Amino acid sequence: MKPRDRLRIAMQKSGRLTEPALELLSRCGLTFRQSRDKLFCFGEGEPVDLLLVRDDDIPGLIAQGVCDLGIVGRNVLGEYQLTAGREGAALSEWRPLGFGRCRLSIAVPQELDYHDAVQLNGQRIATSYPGLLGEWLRTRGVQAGVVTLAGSVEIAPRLGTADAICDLVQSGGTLVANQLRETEVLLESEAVLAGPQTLPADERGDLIELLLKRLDGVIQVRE
Ligand code: PRT
Ligand code: ZN
Repeated sequence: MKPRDRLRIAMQKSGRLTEPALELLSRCGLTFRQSRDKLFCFGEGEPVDLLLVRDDDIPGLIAQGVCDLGIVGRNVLGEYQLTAGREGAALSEWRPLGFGRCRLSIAVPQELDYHDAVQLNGQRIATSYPGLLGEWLRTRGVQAGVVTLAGSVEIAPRLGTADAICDLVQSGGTLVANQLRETEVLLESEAVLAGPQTLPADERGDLIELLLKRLDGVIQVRE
């Protein structure tokens, strides 16, 4: 790939992280030419452009060098780090960003008398996060079946396709609506700035350092 002289940041095109991510970037002094319906947003002041994509694609775009940085949930980054081999291991979390907070949790049917992870032995757990769930089960020595679903994980126990679920929880309303109860928190998540392990050795590295400095200032003011 040809070296680029402009920095490229990947962020969610349309979803929970979109507005807060844009607000954060604007507080860092980055403004973009209006083309929110497009994939690409050209930066007006600094040589920093945006790529607007599905959140699930963000870690891969950084790992492949298409983008230099990304704003993505720790849950999505962590899953990629665990499941994408060498490409996954090449990424790191640079800064927590303080929005998009949620947790990745195990939930079981409300009527189940749950008191220990050992009870998950031999059970089927539905999730969109097989990497993070598998790692958690391994560290606890629990042997459970992992049923990977792309969405609507919370209805799996009622459909009889799983005994428990492992999904994102924020208010807990979705769990209650599906007669489920949160029993274990695997990961506390929020939006993070993700990037490669090492800075690019050209102007983009200097730009990233400048951006991190501004970001730290903005985050400090917020706290
Ligand atoms: O189209 P694209 O793939 O980009 O969007 P998406 O639908 O995959 O993502 P989106 O916008 O729903 O979420 C983006 C990120 O926001 C996630 O990866 C998390 O890091 C973060 N986030 C914060 C959440 C939630 N809170 C959240 N509550 N992501 C999803 N949820 C869902 C959860 O999956 C469950 O269905 O909301 C439901 C639970 O919410 P409560 O309040 O009922 O507990
Ligand atoms: Zn997604």
